[in-house]
Amino acid sequence: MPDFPAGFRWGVSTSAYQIEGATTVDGRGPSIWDTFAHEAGRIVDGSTGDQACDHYHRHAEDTALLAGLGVSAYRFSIAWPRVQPTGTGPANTAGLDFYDRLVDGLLAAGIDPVATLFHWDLPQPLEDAGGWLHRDTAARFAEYADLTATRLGDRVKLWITLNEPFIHMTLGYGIGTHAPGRALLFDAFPAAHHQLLGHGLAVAALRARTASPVAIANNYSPVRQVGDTDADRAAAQAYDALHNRLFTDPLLGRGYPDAPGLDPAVIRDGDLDVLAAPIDVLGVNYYNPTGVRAPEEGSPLPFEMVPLDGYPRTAFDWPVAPDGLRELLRQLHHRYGDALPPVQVTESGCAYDDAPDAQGRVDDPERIAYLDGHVRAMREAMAEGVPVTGYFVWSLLDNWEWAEGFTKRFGLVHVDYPTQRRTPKSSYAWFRDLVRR
Ligand code: IFM
Repeated sequence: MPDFPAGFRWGVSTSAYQIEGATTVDGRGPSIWDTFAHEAGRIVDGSTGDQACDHYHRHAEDTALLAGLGVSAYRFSIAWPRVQPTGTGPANTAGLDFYDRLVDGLLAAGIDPVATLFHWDLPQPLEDAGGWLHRDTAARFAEYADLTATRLGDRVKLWITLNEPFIHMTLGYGIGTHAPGRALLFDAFPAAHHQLLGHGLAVAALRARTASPVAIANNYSPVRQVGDTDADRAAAQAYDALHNRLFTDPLLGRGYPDAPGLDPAVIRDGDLDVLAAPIDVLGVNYYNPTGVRAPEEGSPLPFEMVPLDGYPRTAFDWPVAPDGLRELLRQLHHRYGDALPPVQVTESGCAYDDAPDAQGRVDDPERIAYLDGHVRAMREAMAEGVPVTGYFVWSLLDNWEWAEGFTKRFGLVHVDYPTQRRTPKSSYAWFRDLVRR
């Protein structure tokens, strides 16, 4: 493995609803994921995040696992419904106390707390009022950011406003396979604009309370055009605009790209200035590239996504393509030039069907190969001049994978859900050794 610059940030990521459990304690209100997961047929194994990894009660054990890993940073998310059980009003002190304990435990272990404010668990009362389709949710988000930073702003080392607003818009409001389960197709654009407006307003709120850097974590998927007709080219461009540019161009001062579904009527005077509030870091979540070609005649979509041949595949059936990470980082650099802030890869990882062997060990050579390939690809992009300053593995723990429930394991640490026993996998030792070196 090549060398990395001193001070490069190595970390792991998780999110609140996927690991915390304890969904009804200490005044936490319901989120859209509590509602959605409890509806019949939404989650493949019928599970919910009610208990998840019980991290709420086991955070000290999990912090010890982080310390053993030797990472310099831990990216977690804060559950908005713990801080504001109904999405508005004063802070719920008991909810913030939990994050206070977590942050202090991390700092005592020499680990930088990196906090994401929104990883999809919107308070249910806000969804009842229209969710992210409703402009007012953006203002509510800024209030929540203010309350959270008032309590934790002196200790969190990097703030991330939103996680993957593209996925939240597309799966949550576009096709409905994620909470809140709306299927509006291209009428979901208000959920994009209002998330980004919330991001911009939250950046201002955070700046007023903390000197720590501020970021957003977007997910990107480099487009592999399949076919060579003009229609294939147009399809690839449309997909790229939707997935890779819609949530980044306006933040870096370019305004919105010409993306399918974009509705100018939703954008008010002055909004683009709010969206373009400078950020200190761009969080990049990368899993795989996407094959795209022209749609069949009569398709409601301006593109068709097609499987990419020739790659190994994860348990999610996602292609393992480390070269896609290098391509993506170069593309961001090329596309945004000097406007691109330092990048941190805020999620990178893979699901495999890991299980303990007869001795209780969990060997996951595919994950080691996956991470090794992606870290090398990122390093190559850095050598070519892309300003990358951190890399976070998704995820510390096996956890509750949204609509896939407990069926997909992404962790460096295996979790036996009935007993909550944690077993570091061989990838945990591999990553620890990499970080040490
Ligand atoms: O588990 C998710 C995470 O919540 C967001 N990014 C992708 C991960 C794997 O699907």
